[in-house]
Amino acid sequence: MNLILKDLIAMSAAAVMSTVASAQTAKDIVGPSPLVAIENEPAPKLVVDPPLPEPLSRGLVFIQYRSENLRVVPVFGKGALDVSPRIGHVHITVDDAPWHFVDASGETIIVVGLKPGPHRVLVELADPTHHVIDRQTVSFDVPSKPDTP
Ligand SMILES: [Cu+2]
Repeated sequence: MNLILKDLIAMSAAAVMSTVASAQTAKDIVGPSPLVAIENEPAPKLVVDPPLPEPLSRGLVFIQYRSENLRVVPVFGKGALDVSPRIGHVHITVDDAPWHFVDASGETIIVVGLKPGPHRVLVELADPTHHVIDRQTVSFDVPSKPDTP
């Protein structure tokens, strides 16, 4: 009897956990639909991860990022400031260089060919007129003897 009761409790707990796991909606994961304008959209935010460890161990810098309340798309110009939901792109600066490159794909940033040692990558979230809204810097070390694949 006690064994059956324990089994029932375990099954109930599993059912509850399954319900909690499936309670996340598509909106919870991907955010609001880009097809519906948002009034009073919250401020945009940039989230940048440190480089992925495995590629970095081979001397390759793969940096994932995401934006909140701003979709990264290749649309530029003053007219795009009125688009809702908000759109923009990122500027990427390596090691305080006087120049940056622009990415509007929203995909992982890849930098290869850095010499061993400490480096910094600045990621800036910008509006369609290149005005910087948010920024984050990641610092890391490229190993002197990268692991071979
Ligand atoms: Cu720009």
